[in-house]
Amino acid sequence: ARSVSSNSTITEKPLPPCPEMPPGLVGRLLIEFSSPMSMERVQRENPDVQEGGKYSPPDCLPRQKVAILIPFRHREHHLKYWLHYLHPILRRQKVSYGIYIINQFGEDTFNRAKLLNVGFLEALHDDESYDCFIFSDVDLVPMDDRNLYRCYDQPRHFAVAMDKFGFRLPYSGYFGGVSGLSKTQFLKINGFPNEYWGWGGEDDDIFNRISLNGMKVSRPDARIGRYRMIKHERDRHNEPNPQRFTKIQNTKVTMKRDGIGSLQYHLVGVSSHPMYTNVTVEIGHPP
Ligand code: BGN
Repeated sequence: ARSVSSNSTITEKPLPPCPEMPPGLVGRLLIEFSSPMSMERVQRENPDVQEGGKYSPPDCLPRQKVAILIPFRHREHHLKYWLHYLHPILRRQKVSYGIYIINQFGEDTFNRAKLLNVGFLEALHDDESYDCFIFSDVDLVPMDDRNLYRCYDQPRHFAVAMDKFGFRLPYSGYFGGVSGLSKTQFLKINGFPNEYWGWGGEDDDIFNRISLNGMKVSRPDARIGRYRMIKHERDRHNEPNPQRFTKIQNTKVTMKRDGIGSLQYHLVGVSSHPMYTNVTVEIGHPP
C-alpha cells in the first residue's frame, strides 16, 4: 500500500494484520469436474498469483506463511482442477502461500509420506519463513471456503467429510486427504514416515505420531469440512501395501528412527511454473 505524504514523497504504509475471520468468504461452493479445464484458463483467472504459485494478500499482513504440499505423479488432469478451485479460495481466505507439487520421479512404488517429507525441506529451502505446512492430495477440493487453510494450536485434519465416505469421517482416527501441521508440530513428531511404500497406512502412522507425542487432532465442523474427490481409476505402482497393518502397530518404536531426521533423496529438478512450483525427486524404492 503506497501513500503520498504532504511533501509528495511516496512511502510504503505498513499493512494492518489480517483479521482472524476473513470478511470476503462466501461459504458453500459448487464444485464439479465435468466441464473441461485448461492451465491457460487457470492462469487467466488468477493474474495476481506470482510465478511459482505464490501469493500474499495485498491489503493485510497474514500471521502465518503457508506452504501447500501436494504429492504427485501422472495426475496433470487433476492438478488443473485443484489449482482452478484452490487459488481463488486461498485468496478469499487471505492466506500467504506457495503451492509445491512434489513429483515422484520414475515408476517405482509410490510413497506419499516420503514425498511430503521432501516437500517440507524443499519448501523451507525455497523460503525459510514458512511456518505452516498443509499436505493435500491433488484430487481433493474443499466445498466450503470457511474451512480455513492455516495452522492451528493442534495438528489439523481438514478433509473430515468427503463425498466418497458419505460426508462423514470413515473412522475417528482418520487423518488422510488434507492435513496441516505447524513447523514446530511437524518437527515434534520427527516428520512423516519414509517407509510406507504403496497405498495405505501412512496417514494412520502420522495420526499415531501426533497422539504419542501428546498432541490432539483438531478438526472443522463436518458441515464445513466437506470435500469433493475427483473420481479416478486406481493408480499403477501404488498397490495397497500388505505391510501396512503391522507397520501401524509399531509407530512408537519406528518414529524415533524413521522420519524427517533420516530422510534421504535425490533432487531431480525444481522449476517455477505460473501457478505452482514443481519439485521432481528420486526417493528410491521399497527394500
Ligand atoms: C484406511 C487406511 C488409510 C486410508 C483410509 C481411507 C490402512 C492401514 C490398515 C488398517 N489405513 O484403512 O490409509 O486413508 O483407510 O481410505 O489401510
